[in-house]
Amino acid sequence: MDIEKKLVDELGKNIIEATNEEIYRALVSVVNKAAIDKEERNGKKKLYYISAEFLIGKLLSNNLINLGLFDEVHELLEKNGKNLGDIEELDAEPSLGNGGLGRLASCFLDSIATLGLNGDGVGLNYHMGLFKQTFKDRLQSEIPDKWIDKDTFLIKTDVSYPVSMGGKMYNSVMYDLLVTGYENRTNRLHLFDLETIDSSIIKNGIDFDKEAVDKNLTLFLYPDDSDEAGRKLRIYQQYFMVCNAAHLILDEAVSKGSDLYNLDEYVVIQINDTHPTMVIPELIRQLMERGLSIDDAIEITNKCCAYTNHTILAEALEKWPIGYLKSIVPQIVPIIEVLDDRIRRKYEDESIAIIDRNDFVSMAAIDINYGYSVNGVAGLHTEILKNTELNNFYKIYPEKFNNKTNGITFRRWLMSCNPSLTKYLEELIGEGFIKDSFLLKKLEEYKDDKNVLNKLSEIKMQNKQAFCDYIEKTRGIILDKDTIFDVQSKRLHEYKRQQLNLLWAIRRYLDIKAGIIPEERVTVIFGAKAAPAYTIAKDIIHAILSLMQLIENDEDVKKYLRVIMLDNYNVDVAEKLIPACDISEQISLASKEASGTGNMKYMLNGAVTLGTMDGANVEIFENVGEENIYIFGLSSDEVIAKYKNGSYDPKYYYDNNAEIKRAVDFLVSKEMIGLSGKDHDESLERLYNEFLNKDYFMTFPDFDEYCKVRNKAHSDYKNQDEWSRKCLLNIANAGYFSSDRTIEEYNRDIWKLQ
Ligand code: 7GP
Repeated sequence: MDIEKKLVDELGKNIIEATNEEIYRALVSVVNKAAIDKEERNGKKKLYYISAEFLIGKLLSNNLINLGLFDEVHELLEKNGKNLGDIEELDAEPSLGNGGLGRLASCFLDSIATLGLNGDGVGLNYHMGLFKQTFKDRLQSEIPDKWIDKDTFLIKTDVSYPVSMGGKMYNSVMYDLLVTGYENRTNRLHLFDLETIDSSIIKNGIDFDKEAVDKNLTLFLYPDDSDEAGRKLRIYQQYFMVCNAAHLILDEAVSKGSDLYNLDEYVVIQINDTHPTMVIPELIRQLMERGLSIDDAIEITNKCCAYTNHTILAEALEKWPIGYLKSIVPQIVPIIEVLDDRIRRKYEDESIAIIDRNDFVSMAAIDINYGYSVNGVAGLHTEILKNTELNNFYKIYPEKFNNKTNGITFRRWLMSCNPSLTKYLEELIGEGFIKDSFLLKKLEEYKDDKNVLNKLSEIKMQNKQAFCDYIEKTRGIILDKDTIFDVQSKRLHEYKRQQLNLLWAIRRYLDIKAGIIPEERVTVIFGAKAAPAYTIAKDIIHAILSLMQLIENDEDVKKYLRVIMLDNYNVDVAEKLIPACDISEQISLASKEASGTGNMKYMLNGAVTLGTMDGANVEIFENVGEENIYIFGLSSDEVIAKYKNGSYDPKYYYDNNAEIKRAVDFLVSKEMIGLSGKDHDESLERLYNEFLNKDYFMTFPDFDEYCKVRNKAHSDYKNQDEWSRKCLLNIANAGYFSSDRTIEEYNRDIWKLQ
């Protein structure tokens, strides 16, 4: 393909004369056309991956790489005095996701297309995304993340369906993003929307009138659900998503020749967590509308739907009051009642029923009773689901349960974000690992090769420098690449325990203040958004930002310890941060992190994990061996036992462990409180009390060992050869964590596409 000609045709002028904006727009169009050429209509059976979130990241480079155009375009622009990096700055990151679940969905779409499988994503086109995080007075504040500007990769289609909600009719419109596979086919991500959305209803921050559904339906992902209107809006969103999905699915199947009784030969639906659950009663309803009996409709739907669970936290297992459903989607309520009734008649076990005693509808119960597959996302997580959280279901349906350990796409999380490492790996072991990730193992041959180890450290240093440059340019903060980059980036949640990391940093700060000078200089980096209504999570951010401010203004401490909290952590920032990391903090309370995928990205880019035996950390441990990972903390069994017997008492640790007391007390010290210019700080005080009276995620029992193991990792870092060897072995053993492997397993066990 003559890319130069295409680009010039699109521009209507020479590249050299065009502005970056014009080039960006032309590239979007050239890329979309090239991607469309790789669409395939064949394939009888199709997967529909329905998800409330897709955290896709910027698309330009990724699409160029997957279409095999990256080098050519890069050189062409260079030749004309332009820079692809500058042009990429104009590429807005689609704000359609929140965390791991959404990023996983995006890695999956990449792998599905790369493996040549027939599978599309289905979701919603949020205009303002989750939110954009800014810091003001050391507090998180939220503003709309307006990503849909004139020029994006979105393609407006003429597909539209009527959706009845709350006694009104809404007409949807479907936008598509093309999903390019690496040297393979193109699939699509379908994003449903309304033409009537009106962002002018957003007032201060991200507040808006929650009742104006025609204007607000697809404004934000996860609108605040702390009041009834907010919870109802979530039901509106979810139903809108699945009603459209069901229409699309049935239309496509019929057009390919399905008589609907054989729908399962044409369709498989993967329900990504409970948000899309209403697709089950809705598909049944639409099948009945198309003439099937309820018995047939239920049976067929059952054969088409599979469910993935992403968390064991009870708060995320959605339950909706049946009254809400009656007022918004009365058309599916009788179906839900039939589904419930059948389960109640068949099994005596009340705990697996769909409508509970308080008239709440359990979304997971619909999925598990009426889907044919239930999977967890890492070995340990699936075992916990089977043995505790979902044990009652497991006893009835053991054959439905299976594990699919998460993975990440190497196209984005290695090739695109870390080109120098990719290139070096290609020189050493050939290009095969890009398509067959297990070939990374060949790198092990070099584990004692000093030149290779040096070169790996050198690449890491360059990536650290590049990250420093980026932070200086975008945040005005000057970092020192010659310190250990010790990083924790992920959503802010108490179970992920950013507060444990913070306590270590306070301890280190106090030591330095007391004249105990550490041997290693460390830069602790955090990236995390807190859900707007999650008070304690915001308190933790406030405490981190407060410590950051103290240190930034203290030249004595700053030489040895920095604490940096990055604002608005997203895929774009992650792609710059991850290749620059030395130590990857994966410190959730064992049993609570379903899998984690950041842990895999860091490992693949040659960081060493410091973590608990939780989620996929367990499998990372098994793959790299104990020499190449730092493990601490209570085991998952110990944690589960502690919850069961209710024996945990944070006060006991506080009273008996002087280091814990010292660090926690510091939260409400005059240094910290003083930053507010007042004599008290509600947020810090609340966090202090939370530690003392609750500490629900058991920070204190793990504190001593965490500090010990973390300090050991820092001191091991001094021996650069040994350290680099650990990094090499992490990279070499990351092959298992490719989402290509995960998707092959989904396809083999669940989807069975050709
Ligand atoms: C996350 C889990 O917390 C994480 O451990 C896992 O790696 C990821 O899903 C992908 O499976 N869950 C979410 O992001 C989430 O929102 C609540 O879960 C429904």
